[in-house]
Amino acid sequence: MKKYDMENLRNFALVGASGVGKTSIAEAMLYNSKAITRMGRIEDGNTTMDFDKNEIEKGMSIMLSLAYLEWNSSKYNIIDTPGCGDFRGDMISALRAVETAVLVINAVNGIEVISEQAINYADKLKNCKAVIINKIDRENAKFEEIINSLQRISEQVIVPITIPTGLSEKFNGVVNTVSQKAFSGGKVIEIPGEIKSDVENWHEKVIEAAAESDDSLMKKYFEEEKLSEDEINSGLKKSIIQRTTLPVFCCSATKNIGIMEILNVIENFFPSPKDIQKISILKNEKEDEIDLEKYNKKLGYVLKSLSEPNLGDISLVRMFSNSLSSGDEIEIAEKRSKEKIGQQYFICGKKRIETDHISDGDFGGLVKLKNAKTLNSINEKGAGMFIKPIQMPEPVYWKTIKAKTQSDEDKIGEALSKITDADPSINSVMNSETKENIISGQGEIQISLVLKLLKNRYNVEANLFEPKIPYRETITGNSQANYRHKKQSGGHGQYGEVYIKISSKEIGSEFEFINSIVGGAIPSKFIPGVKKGLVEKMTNGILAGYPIVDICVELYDGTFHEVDSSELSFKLAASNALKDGFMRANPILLEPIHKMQIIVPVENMGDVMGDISSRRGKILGMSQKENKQIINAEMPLSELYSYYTSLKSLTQGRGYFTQEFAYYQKLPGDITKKVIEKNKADE
Ligand SMILES: Nc1nc2c(ncn2[C@@H]2O[C@H](COP(=O)(O)OP(=O)(O)O)[C@@H](O)[C@H]2O)c(=O)[nH]1
Ligand SMILES: [Mg+2]
Repeated sequence: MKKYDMENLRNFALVGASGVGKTSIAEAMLYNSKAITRMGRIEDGNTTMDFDKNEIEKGMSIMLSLAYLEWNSSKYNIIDTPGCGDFRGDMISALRAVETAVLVINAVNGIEVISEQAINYADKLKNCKAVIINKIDRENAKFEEIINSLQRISEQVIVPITIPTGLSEKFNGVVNTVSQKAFSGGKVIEIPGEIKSDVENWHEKVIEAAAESDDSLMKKYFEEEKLSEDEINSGLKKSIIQRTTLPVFCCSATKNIGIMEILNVIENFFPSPKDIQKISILKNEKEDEIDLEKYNKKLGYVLKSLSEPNLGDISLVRMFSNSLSSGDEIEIAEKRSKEKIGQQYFICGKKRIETDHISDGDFGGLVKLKNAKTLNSINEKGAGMFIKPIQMPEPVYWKTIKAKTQSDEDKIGEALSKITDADPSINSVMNSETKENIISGQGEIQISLVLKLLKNRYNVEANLFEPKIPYRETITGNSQANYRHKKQSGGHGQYGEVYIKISSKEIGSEFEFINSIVGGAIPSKFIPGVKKGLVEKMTNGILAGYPIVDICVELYDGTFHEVDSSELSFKLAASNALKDGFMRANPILLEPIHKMQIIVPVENMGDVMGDISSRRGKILGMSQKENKQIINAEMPLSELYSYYTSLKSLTQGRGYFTQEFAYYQKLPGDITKKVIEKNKADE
């Protein structure tokens, strides 16, 4: 393949809800450019982008995939991303790697809750944006309506660049609103009479958007009331890069209508890497922005580092500055680990094409870098900076994972760390309170695939369980207790007696230990023993085996024995005194409450609210935006664990939420009883 300069690259990611046709659009684009000779179909499991066995089986994308095509004098790098919320980590990683986010919308369903989430991520990552309305061939397809709702949710000016000749069965071509020419089956056709005035109207809008981008164009437009096609094109491109205009295209991917025209305009309107030369970085833990034009060292980004049967161990990278050649020495910035670049490839679905370089602004695959995780940066040696990390979404789904046998147990840690390296939206952590290994991520499908991957790729068998809740114990009252620990029959004796006052403290405060012994009732060398006994007991719990928090213990008196007293004696005395006093100070359990934002289609609101209250959730506030409802709420963690599955089924997969831990709160009495009973039974 010939070498492409930065000016001739166009990098974009297809994002949007599941089933809108992203993978099919990528397929049609590759086919029209002759990058592939046959147009595969989702139904036949033979598309370029969905090559993974699980993707074919499920008929949907589950990880990002990369392909490229050559169009006129340009190379387009296309990243297809999964639309299913479980795999949003890949969508986010893809958006970081490209200049342009192409939001695909289904012409029948219109804008979906997930579409807006994708737009929000694109905005956060400062992507330029474009929209493709797909499935215009379908019955009940809409176009104008979607344009109008896009205009309502977006601050950008919505400008259709291609509009359909007709909807549903009447859709046989598109009209370019810049050139005002209609195309069908690769030929120029008459603009159908009924849309002539639409075309004129949109043409006006296109010119205005172009003129807005540039003072000199604006002046000319005022004076002459028109602009040349070249001027419109350059003005539009500018306004797309400035993110004041949101260009919209229409097509049917599977009927291959409108795709050719999209390919044609991408070259004109989408930014090349040269157009966007600023990148946010971290250096010495400080955020900064660098000008890539002036930065003359290597800088790359690992959008996915994977071990995958079809591709092998490979790191997919995007170069942001300078090019990579085989033999180059680089550094994985986050690890400060040096590596040598081995074999490099261009990637088209599962196909690898050998190359000896990946040039500035371009994408490729490297034989897996030893230490590179997804989201890492590639640096020149000693440059000591990396591309500003992106925050992966907080988990919405949790399970306890347990290895089946001892030999599985020996291997599971390493296997899980490989899996989380490839997909950082999955976490695997040991909960220090419940002593369970919790695997969490973005949904049931994602986590069940982890089990499959463990088995098929790493030969590790494991099971998933409902995680234990990290309850805590505390008191609501005060009490006093004393305990004498005494063993003085035979050998060296043990003796220690303590008098303590126990009181409750505010939720979230530190343990407080007050020593108010006067006159040497307990010699000071034994006081640490008292504290140790208390802390140990607090760690192991008294009521139901959970850590004790938010209490104050005052040691105010005691007795000792000249010979038999020891630190251990006082430790045991304190521990037993606490046990006794704690149970008489109205002990309760505290449960973790999480704060959440739930976003659902308006029509599902009733069901979703009902479900929240049946889960002991509390609604804090609500607001409506277009056709979506945003609910701010709080929910106990014990209910949150299974919430995502329920939300998905109530909203047909369209609702989603974000969450974070908020605070601990008293667990209702009836549930406390059940927890205590269950823990007794488990013992
Ligand atoms: N009628 C029609 N069906 C389409 C079109 N594009 C995709 N599909 C079908 O819609 C389904 C989902 O497509 P897919 O490309 O997997 O969507 P993705 O989840 O966004 O990648 C598949 O059954 C496709 O065959 C289109 O333009 N028209
Ligand atoms: Mg797909």
